[in-house]
Amino acid sequence: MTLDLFGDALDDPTDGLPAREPLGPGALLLRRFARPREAELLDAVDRVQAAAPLRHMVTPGGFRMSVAMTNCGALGWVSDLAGYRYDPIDPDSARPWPAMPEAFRRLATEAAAAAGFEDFEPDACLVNRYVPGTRLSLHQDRNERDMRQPIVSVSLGIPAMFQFGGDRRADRPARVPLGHGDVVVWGGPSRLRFHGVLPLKEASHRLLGESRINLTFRKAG
Ligand code: MD3
Ligand code: FE
Repeated sequence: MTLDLFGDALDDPTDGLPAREPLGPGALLLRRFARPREAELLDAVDRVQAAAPLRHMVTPGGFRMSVAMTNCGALGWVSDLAGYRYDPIDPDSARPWPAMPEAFRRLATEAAAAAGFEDFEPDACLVNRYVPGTRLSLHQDRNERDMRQPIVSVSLGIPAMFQFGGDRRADRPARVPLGHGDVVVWGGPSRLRFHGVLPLKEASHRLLGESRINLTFRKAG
């Protein structure tokens, strides 16, 4: 048995990397930022899921998304055969989405402030769940009203290889590994960059098992 001097570092190749790293103009990676709050965040994820179960939405083109999704906050991101939109009502329950947990809101505003966005007030949080094999193809986030507002993303659970593309779909994306607790603030010139997630590899996380949860905080309305 090897003496484990570095704890999680042995199975997380991003653990030795800097806590704060710009990924491009307006895009700031805050590695491990959410880790001190993992327990309250996962508690809140459970409460949101209990009120608005994860579901596989359908793209406007008729394809079932491999990512399972739900929302909290005043507005939720919805995809169906009619298109993409933000809706105050969960179409599966015909009720409003669950309120945004205070632990979510605080984390998002603190991360945004750390990146220079002092007055970020998210009204929508999209919860994405990945299991090994799940992917998210290259896309832009352009359903929000004010593109001057950033998006804050929080990764929990097993690692993912994020694709950070350019302003055009054909621009070759950079690969950015995202691990448990990593937070990224996407604003300014990065706000409309194409991005996606490669199929997740088999892995297991001590708290989340074989899954990854990604939270994206938006000012949608
Ligand atoms: C870069 N989610 O929900 S988070 C999405 O891991 C989405 O679930 C991915 O893309 C996930 O729309 C990626 C990172 C992210 C989120 C929004 C962005 C990167 C972004 C918006 C603009 C540029
Ligand atoms: Fe996106």
